[in-house]
Amino acid sequence: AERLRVLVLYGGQSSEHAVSCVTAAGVLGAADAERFEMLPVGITRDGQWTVPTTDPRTYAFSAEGAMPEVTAGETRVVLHPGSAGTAERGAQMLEVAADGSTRSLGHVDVVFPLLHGPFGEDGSIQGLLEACGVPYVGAGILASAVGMDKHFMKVAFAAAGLRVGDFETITGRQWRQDPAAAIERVHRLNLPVFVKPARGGSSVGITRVDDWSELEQAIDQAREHDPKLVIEEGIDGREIECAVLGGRDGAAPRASLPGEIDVHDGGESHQFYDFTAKYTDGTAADLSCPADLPEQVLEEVRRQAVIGFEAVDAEGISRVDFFVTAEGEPIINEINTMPGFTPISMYPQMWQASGLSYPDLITELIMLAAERSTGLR
Ligand code: G1L
Repeated sequence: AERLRVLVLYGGQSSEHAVSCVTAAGVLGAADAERFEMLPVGITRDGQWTVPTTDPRTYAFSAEGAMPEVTAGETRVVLHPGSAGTAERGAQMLEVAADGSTRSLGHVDVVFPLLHGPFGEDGSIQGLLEACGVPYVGAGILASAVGMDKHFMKVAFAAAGLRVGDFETITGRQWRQDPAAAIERVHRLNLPVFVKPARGGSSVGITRVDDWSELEQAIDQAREHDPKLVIEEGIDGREIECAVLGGRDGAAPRASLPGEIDVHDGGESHQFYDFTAKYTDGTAADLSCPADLPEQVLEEVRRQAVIGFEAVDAEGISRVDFFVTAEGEPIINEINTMPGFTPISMYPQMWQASGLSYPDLITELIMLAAERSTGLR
């Protein structure tokens, strides 16, 4: 059989550029070469699509803290929406030289978009790929955008009957017009609260507020990243996560065994394990999977993870994060439609513990995307 040609898009204009490069190295290194012809295309920090000049499978974080980065080549890559709107799926890829001459890089069957943030995770790349008529791995436009917005994801969860923590939002206009009224609304919540930029996948701009005197500074801090804010009441609970994978052939989404990060530095709720710990060795933050919880609590987390996945209309892949209270009740915290996806990241590790290896997970994701072209979507 012909191998599927899979375009792996990585790098890009977000703060997660280097993480994306390292993730691409993982995916390119583990994909089943007998079934897939992997075609790496890097996006530079200023948005130029390029064929890499060095082997992207060598991207790694070093102990010295060096960050991999896509560098601009002599040529540019363009995706041609030749077959959009026709029964034929997939796109043509072209390489454009500095003098404007072009060379075909051939047909693309599926795109694996390892991109995050504006121009990536917010649904804009997904929109580009829809318009090009090429199937892609993961969430579509709507779920990507909702998964990027901590406010709308809570609205969707609550509408699906899931328990969410109490929160307030402050829009840019509300803050400009009447900051006192916004602060008064926030004071309704119980301390501690977490002040977060509403959009933006990583932990930047987030402040824990233990005393109301710290609130305005936390708001200013978050507003440097996004004019719209979400202020969440702190939840007393263990942080439990669940990996959800789309079902093949129209079947229901599948939930992994739920996992728990064992935080070594005091175990403070809502605290993030730091960047280097997360990506350099995978030992600083250990995962317990399955989490040490009663069987029926694990089952309930899995059930709610699938409801959360469907509530935002996710496809293919999502990590769904919960707090589980001392009484064993899950409170959904957020969905990540583009979770960490290196071989040592939570999402692949939870599937590994559930019996699905990283290479097989990549195969499932690509085949799920390819299925979409057959009208099962
Ligand atoms: F394409 C998938 F599978 F949907 C996908 C896309 C992006 C899975 C995981 C990610 N993750 C990321 O883009 C990142 C935020 C970890 C940077 Cl690479």
